Amino acid sequence: MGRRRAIYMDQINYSDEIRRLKQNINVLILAHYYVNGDVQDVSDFVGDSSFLLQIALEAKEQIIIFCGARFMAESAKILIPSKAIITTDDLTGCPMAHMVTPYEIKQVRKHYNNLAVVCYINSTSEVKSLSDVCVTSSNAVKIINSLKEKNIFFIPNQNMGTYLQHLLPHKNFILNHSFCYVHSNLTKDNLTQLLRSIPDAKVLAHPACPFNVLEMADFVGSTSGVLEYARQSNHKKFIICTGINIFHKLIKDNPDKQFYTSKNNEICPNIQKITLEKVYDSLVSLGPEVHITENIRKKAKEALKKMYTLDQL
Ligand code: CIZ
Repeated sequence: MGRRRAIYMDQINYSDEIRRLKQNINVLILAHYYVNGDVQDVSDFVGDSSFLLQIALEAKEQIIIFCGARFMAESAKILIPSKAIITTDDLTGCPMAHMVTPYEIKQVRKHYNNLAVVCYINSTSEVKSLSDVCVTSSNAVKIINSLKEKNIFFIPNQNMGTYLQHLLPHKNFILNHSFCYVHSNLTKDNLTQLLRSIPDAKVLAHPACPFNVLEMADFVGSTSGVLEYARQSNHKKFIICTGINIFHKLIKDNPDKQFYTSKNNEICPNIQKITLEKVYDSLVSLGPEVHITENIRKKAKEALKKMYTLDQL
């Protein structure tokens, strides 16, 4: 019986089944550019975290399946607790999100006056609840620039903090040792080597890359920024320094252009856990659902709300 079920499951066309099931459930599927292309293709919307959050806020559907790192689903739950927010896998946590502790935040607060604690959206709900404001890679410059505080404890992404310090020299950034494994693996040596074989390529890099990689880039920006740059540019060849699954959308949008990776393993193992089969399982079981302690949720909401307020100024 077990073997018969295994054979049957093998024959399921998950994309078709997901589309079929969706017709009868009041559900919205959202996917980040960093997830597998086949998952992007069955989703209602694909985007960066800030776009997806906006869609979740405006959605009429009461159930949202979030295909991305866990912190994205958590951010949606923080803002819209009345909706059922579902992750496709409980293990899609981001290691970087855990590279700063509440203790460190409290210590820095004790040590500095005139300080704002600014957390990248890629952080846990608890870290958000202890921060003054959240930022995404697309709005960080604008938001930090608008803060009155001189000292900025930027967590948890040291590379991005170093880059922001470079752009905002009138601020004093305090950084901790926290990094994204995928972006930190993209090194200047790899890029230099690749540029030798494709010298006419433009380099588009995410600000989570090491600073010496960003110094070599023609454009530095969020995933949406990279996509926009590639779409607008008359150039034909691009080296992309960020999660490799962004290639799915890049190639779809620009069939006449060529994209290269500076390394072949720009894949987040946790994000890779989001497969079509898991999306299908989530639709069938309507789980696992994200839950956040109310006390943490309320405080984290303030940091996210402040981001929206400052971004609209
Ligand atoms: O904010 C996001 O969506 C992340 C994690 C990356 C990016 O730059 O889009």
